[in-house]
Amino acid sequence: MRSGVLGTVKKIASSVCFVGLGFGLVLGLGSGVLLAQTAEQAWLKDGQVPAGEVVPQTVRALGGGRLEKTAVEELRRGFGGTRGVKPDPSAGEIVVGTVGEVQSAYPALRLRGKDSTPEGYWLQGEKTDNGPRVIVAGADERGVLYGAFALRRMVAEGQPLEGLTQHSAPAFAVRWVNEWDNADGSIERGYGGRSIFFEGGKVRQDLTPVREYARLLASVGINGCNVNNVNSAAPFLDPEMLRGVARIADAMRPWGVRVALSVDVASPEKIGGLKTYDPLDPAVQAWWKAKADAIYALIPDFAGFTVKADSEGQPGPASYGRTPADAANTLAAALEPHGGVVLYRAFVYNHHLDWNDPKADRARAAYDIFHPLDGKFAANVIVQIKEGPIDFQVREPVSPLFGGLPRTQKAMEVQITQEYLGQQRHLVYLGTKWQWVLFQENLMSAAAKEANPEGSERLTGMVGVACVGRDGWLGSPLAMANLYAFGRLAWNPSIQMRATKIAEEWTRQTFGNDPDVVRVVDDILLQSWRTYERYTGPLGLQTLTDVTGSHYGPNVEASENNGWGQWHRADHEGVGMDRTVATGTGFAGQYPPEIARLYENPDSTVSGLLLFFHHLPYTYRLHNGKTVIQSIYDMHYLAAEEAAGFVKQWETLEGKVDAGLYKDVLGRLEYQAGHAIVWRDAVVEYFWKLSGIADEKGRAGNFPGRLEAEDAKLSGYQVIDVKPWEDASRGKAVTCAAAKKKAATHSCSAEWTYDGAPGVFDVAVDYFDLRGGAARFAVSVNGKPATSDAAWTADAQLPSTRPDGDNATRRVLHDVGLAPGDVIRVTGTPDGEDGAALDYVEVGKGRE
Ligand code: GCW
Repeated sequence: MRSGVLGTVKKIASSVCFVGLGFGLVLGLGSGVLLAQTAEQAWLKDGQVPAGEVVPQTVRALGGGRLEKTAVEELRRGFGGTRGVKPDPSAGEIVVGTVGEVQSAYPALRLRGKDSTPEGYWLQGEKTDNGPRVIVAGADERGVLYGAFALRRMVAEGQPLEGLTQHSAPAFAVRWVNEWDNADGSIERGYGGRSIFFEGGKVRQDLTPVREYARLLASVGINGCNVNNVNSAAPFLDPEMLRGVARIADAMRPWGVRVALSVDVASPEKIGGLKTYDPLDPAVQAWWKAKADAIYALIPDFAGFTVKADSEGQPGPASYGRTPADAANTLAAALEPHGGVVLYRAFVYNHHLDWNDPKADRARAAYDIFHPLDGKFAANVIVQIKEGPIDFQVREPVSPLFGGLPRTQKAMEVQITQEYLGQQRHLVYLGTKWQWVLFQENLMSAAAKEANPEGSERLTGMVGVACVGRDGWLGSPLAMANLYAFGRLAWNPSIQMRATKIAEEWTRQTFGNDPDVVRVVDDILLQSWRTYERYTGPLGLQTLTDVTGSHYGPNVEASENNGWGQWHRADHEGVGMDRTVATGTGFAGQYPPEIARLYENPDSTVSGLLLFFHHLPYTYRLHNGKTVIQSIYDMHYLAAEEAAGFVKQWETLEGKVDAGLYKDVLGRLEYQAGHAIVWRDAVVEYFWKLSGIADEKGRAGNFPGRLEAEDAKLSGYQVIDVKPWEDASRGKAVTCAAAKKKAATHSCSAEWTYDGAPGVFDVAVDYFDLRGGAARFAVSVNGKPATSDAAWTADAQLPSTRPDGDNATRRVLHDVGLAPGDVIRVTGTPDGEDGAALDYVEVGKGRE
């Protein structure tokens, strides 16, 4: 959903970018000094030959094409001697070329597998009198390049080249990333810094990061990049901007990545001087044709247009009583002579739905609008369908529209940038999620095919919304696994391409082949989505966040009582949306009969989607015998423990990964573990109060060791009600609100007299790190600093400017010695609007 709060948010810790083979950290970037960002900082390392391996050092191309040249350069970079590999002539050679070139150079050679799917490749090793030869053959030039990257991947992972014989071809022709970059350089829902493409209304002068990005994309087989935001597209068709976009296209072309643009369908009126943008008006059609011609004159291999229309305030054909097919076909006709395509997004819905209408359902929108248009789209239109029917929630069923357009080309849109999934501050590996989504899509398409044997349910493409920026691409080192996984799944979405395998590939290329590192990183990655789901939106509740604001911290009611339609309808008796045909919105009936039958009944609905399809009493029992309410409690407590476990697992890698990277990731995982507790407490408290049903395990509403700020002896601090109430312990916090009017050194304090058992404890401080300010905190015991790290500045750039679950942050002080009668004091020094707000201090379990 669109909202005023855009996600150009910096990282938790000081800005970091990692360089070189070992991720050397460049800290202190508060000063704005950033080194050029490279592919090397991600998984694509030069000289990536594991010690002891011998790979051919001689690389040559059979043809003279640009992409073959790139393939040679990439192989030389990959296998060049930077990691102590000495050129060894007996190591043989690598020869790259298209199938035709290979066959005429080596008539006796047989490439195994006859598949001629465009962009596919063969890797084949053979022994010759002059040593081993590795052939990289491509069905076409792109195939050559993808083959070269596949070879780099194999070598980096330490796979033997002996007896090599491999063929691979992409499942989809369209494998694109979408960027939501604005002309001013900001990025909608981007969490990795400012745009690599634009700044100040223009294309940036220095496009080095764009070239590096193209390398990363090509290394995982991505062949298109739509560079601008679907929400503010009009300025991009301006002639000067288009000349800039042509420079972007030039920068990406050597890696076979074609550039596309989002367009605003109202452009003929907004920037073209016409009085209308009615897609059926001949003047409008002529305007688009002329515009397309102008684009292709600058960018001969321009890939096409992406369109968001009649959605979240964007203009569209509905203004003229026209359909999405009318609009799509007008654009398609303009692109068709040049070979371009239109990706028309099915993300079209009414965001002014009536919350009181039990039949209203946003989930229905895409199918209701697009299914009747099946067969009416031009051949070069692809309907781009979000994976789920709502909006990139932590879990949704797969969109039924994939099964509802048998005579239309379709692409699946997934989100790499973690808008609703922790905004890259939380680790969520999406390979696992997408594999689940693709599996569901497969089942559904098979069922649809059965119901309608004439149609084709096959997808044409996959599109990933990436939103990379100049700050470490995705702003977080481990989040890069998601960009990697997207490319690999868009190449091969079949069940054989396991998310586990992809994670391992990424880890080995990024961190090297130390088995401990590979095991720990992969364990964390593979667990992370389910953990995040458990603390943010289990049982199909969707992400229980502020859906009209930040999309980040907990806010259980934010989705209700408004027209946006992300409802879960929790009340005193039960929770969930009734989407059945029998008694609900009928959404379940949009699936092919075989699947619809399953969703119609709670007993046959998988537990992860239970409350997406059914409104159930809290006392309803799942197959495992637990009630809905007890599952909500248990999953949140379990997930918080799992998130804490990530920290412990990562700690075993100290000394095994680069020290700076180690610290950076540790800081992130510690933050996540704290925020998981904020989430746990908010959601558990909310449902505990609403349902009035006790937690069988006695945890809800009971926080041993917690010392509330509002109960402390306060000096200067004032008690406030936090909104929403569940975002603070007992709904209250304290803030040093008078700060603005006082001297800069003004501070407040909260004091408690400890009355527990004597011992050494972990002490957590839960405070609110407001966006903008840099308040300071210090914790003392009997007037002395509690630990050596008991004073800190709260300057993370978290979304909200008032105390709430977006910025509630837990800091844990380790090994604090306490005895009865000791005075624990937190001193908060505000900074401007940031009132050093404090929720509680919690004395944890004692150490043995
Ligand atoms: O997920 C929502 C986001 C919007 C986005 C929209 C869309 C680009 O909140 O920021 O707008 O989806 O996909 O169009």
